[in-house]
Amino acid sequence: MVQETVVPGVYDANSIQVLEGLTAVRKRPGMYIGSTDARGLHHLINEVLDNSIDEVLAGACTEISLTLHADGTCTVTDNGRGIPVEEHPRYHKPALEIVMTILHAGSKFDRNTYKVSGGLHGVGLHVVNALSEWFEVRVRRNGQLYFQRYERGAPVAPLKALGPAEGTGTEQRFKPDPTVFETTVFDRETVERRLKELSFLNPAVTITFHDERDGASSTYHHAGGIAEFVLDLNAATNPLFPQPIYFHAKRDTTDIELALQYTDGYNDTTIAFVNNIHTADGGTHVIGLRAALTRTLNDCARRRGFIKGDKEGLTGEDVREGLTCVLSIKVLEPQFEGQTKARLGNSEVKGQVESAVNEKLAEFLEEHPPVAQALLIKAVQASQAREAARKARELTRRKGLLDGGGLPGKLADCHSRNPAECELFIVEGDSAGGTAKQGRDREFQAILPLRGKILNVEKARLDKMLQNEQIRNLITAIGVGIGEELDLASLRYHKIILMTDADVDGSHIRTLLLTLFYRKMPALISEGKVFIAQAPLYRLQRGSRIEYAYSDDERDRVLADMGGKGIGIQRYKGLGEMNADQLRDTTMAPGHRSLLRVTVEDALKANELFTVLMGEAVEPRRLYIQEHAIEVTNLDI
Ligand code: 0RA
Repeated sequence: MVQETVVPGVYDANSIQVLEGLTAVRKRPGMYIGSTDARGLHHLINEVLDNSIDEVLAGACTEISLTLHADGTCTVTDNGRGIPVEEHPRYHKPALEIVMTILHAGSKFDRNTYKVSGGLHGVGLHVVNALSEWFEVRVRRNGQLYFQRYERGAPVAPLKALGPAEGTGTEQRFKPDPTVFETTVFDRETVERRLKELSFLNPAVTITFHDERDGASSTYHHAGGIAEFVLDLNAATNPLFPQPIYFHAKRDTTDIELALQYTDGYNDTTIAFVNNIHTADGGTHVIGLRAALTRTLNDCARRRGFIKGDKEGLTGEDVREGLTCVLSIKVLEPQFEGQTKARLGNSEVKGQVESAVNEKLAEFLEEHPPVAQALLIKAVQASQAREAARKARELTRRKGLLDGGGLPGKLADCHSRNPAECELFIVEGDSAGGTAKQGRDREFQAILPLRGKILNVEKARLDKMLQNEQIRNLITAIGVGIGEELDLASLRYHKIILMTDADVDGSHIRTLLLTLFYRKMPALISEGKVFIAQAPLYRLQRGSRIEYAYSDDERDRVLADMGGKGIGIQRYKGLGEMNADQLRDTTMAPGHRSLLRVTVEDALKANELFTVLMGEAVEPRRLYIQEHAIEVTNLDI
């Protein structure tokens, strides 16, 4: 149960307004921060951090520090101008209290920076405050140190001046409310990833991080900005030229920054930000960027004789093969769209980005012929490979493999033709596949067994991929096609469930499958259609009582619960050791099973994992494995 907020003191018109606002936020937190799971929890940190970053954008702040304390609280400190404490003309209270308690406090105390409202970010400090058990603010301003404490969004006492202080700045410390959030434990990796991202996007700031729970700390400062970001993304690859192409331009009030570099790989890694918010689902800015890339590289290719006469030009896919690119734009009134508000909707931005990239990229290529040469050769090769892939695809189509009429013989399909209720289990090996077939509900559960090695798509072009039977079977069964032709409307199952053994081979196959989806059918992941089945590791039996455990911890709990002697423990090494009933009751049947939904929360993390673990370069892979020894003990590569 969410605990009610009690506002002390007199109930004047203002405090009633505050109370109503607080109640609204506490009643429906999801409306403001998306969810109350781990993702929503970390949203609190992002929101608090964004307010300090706004000071950096205003050119008023150079240092930010973030501390995760052992008591579950988080402190963000900045050396900005300090939240104004002067009396707010309309509310007759310190501006700080208005910022902390009312939506869009506004007017005179607004900072003149690019806003992030309209998305999940920029909802305001009052939302974090309302969802915190307590929130303390310390402001250094006007030579004084000011302090105020709030509990569940309401001030416990008026703002107080504690005494003289030097400099200016703000310290925000808060404790997420455990009656609101499903979890209140901050994840260091999630926090550090955001800090690293912000330090690339805002080269003027130095961000320090402390995790007092275990004493870890780190510092983030990247004077090279997004060009350094691109170098970092490409650390495990072979770039075609040493320095990323970089430029900065303005169109109307929109500020546009782009850095890009090509590698000898085949993927397109484009990471785009709007007002420092990662737009994982792209939007008008990315569309503008793509249009300009295609247009400019085609112009350049014709001028340099790479494409002759009326021969067909390079496609978008051709010019993006091997591209690593960071686009960071600032828009006055961004409109974020989509389920997770991760797509930019402003229509005017497409033309602005397109025009800026056309001009600046053409200029750059004109002035750097060797770079132009290198990336045109790459794009022309991609174009030739695309032609070969088209021929291979046509061949498969003629064989009846890709046109739906010819589903793979291996597929044990379900009866239902309503994709929304259908599930596809991708199972490792024919033997487990057989068990799964017996254990399924054939009305809505289909089984596709995979045998032998799956091609590593990280190292293969489309034409080679399509020659691989396992991959063709997968594509045909799923039904959406691949790459630029992806059509989510023809998805045949709304749940695609990977069911592999809990051993080295199993996790290898899982990583390969995730790589395939992430690279070639990204919409499946961003739309939340891919899941990982959780098979039990142990079966414990005492007399007629049978329990399953999905981890070592759970096994120990069950053991303690069953008590004493005479408990039989079976450790499952693979799915094949379960019989059909066991597999159904533990792993497959809705209501009994638990599925993990695969999300690409963070393109950075996935990119790092896939390029480092699956890519060509050997040394970064070795280092990564050393650094992440614990996490990757399961990964056979
Ligand atoms: C409104 C106006 C000004 C600064 C701020 C808010 C401000 C907010 C936060 C939140 C965290 N750190 C912050 N630092 C500043 C401008 C005040 C002025 O012009 O002096």
